[in-house]
Amino acid sequence: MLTGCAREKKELPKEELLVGFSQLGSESGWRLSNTDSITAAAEKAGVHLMMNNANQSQEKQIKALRSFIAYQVDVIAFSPIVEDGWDSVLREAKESGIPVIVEDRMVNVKDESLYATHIGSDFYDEGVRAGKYLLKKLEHLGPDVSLRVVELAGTTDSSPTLGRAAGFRDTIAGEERITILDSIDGDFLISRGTECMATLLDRYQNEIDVVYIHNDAMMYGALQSIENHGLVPGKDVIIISVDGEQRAIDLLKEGRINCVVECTPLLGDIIMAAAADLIAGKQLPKEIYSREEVYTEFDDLSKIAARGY
Ligand code: GZL
Repeated sequence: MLTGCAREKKELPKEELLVGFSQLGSESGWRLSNTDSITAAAEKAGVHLMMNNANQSQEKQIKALRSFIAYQVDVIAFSPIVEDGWDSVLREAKESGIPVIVEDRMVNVKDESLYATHIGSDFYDEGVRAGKYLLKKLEHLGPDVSLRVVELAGTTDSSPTLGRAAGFRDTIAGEERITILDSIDGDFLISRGTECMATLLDRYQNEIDVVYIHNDAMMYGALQSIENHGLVPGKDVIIISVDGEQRAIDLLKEGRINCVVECTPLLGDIIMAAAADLIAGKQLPKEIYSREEVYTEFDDLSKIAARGY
């Protein structure tokens, strides 16, 4: 059930932390890089890490969190697959005196004292950055152009999906020449990206001008369907993706996609530093947002450093 050594509190010197980490799954390259970042940071910091991979199951995540509580870990960290349903288990952690770090995705709880801090991205702002790129693209295309958008959304009810959808819609809302035709849940998966894009192309044929895709994995899949349909991605269809994996940046440089909104998975060092601070009794801000960019066809792409994921 859990990797990493079990221990009695007395076995480890007091400065060696035991962190219980519940990862939501292995659905994308982004997720694998997030896991690697956390395991590498724990090793570098001398933190003992007990990690569980829930394989996209909230029920398994909750079981893992309860196991960490039973083991009396020093700190719990987890990436919640969806926003809701965490109040009870987080209250159990609080009553056991174990601080909780929410990493990457966010929880929606009534009582904010149930977690110590959230470390990750501002997903709404990611959607805003995507929308601002599309407004700029429309300006470049000229006053007589209208754009019809389809969306490949991430896991339903997850904070990145909710934020990216809302930020994008709020940003383009005032522009009547941009309309959203449809949105399908692609669950952040390459395979679903291929399937959903094929479905949308069958439904709308060549009426699609823009595809707004909530992560790079689904974008890789969508490109296959776009090309199978005889369309040139980045030219016949404007493509906006989110995450900023190296592969996506390379596709942007090739002109096969048009915009990549950065969402960094490299959170491990910040998480380990926050865990140490919490055990040292320090108060942390409720929100620790990653600093993130957006890369578009209008930028000097030669200046983008190697992504590291
Ligand atoms: C966002 C993260 C999302 C990524 C996807 O912080 O939760 O989950 O955008 C990943 O690639 O599957």
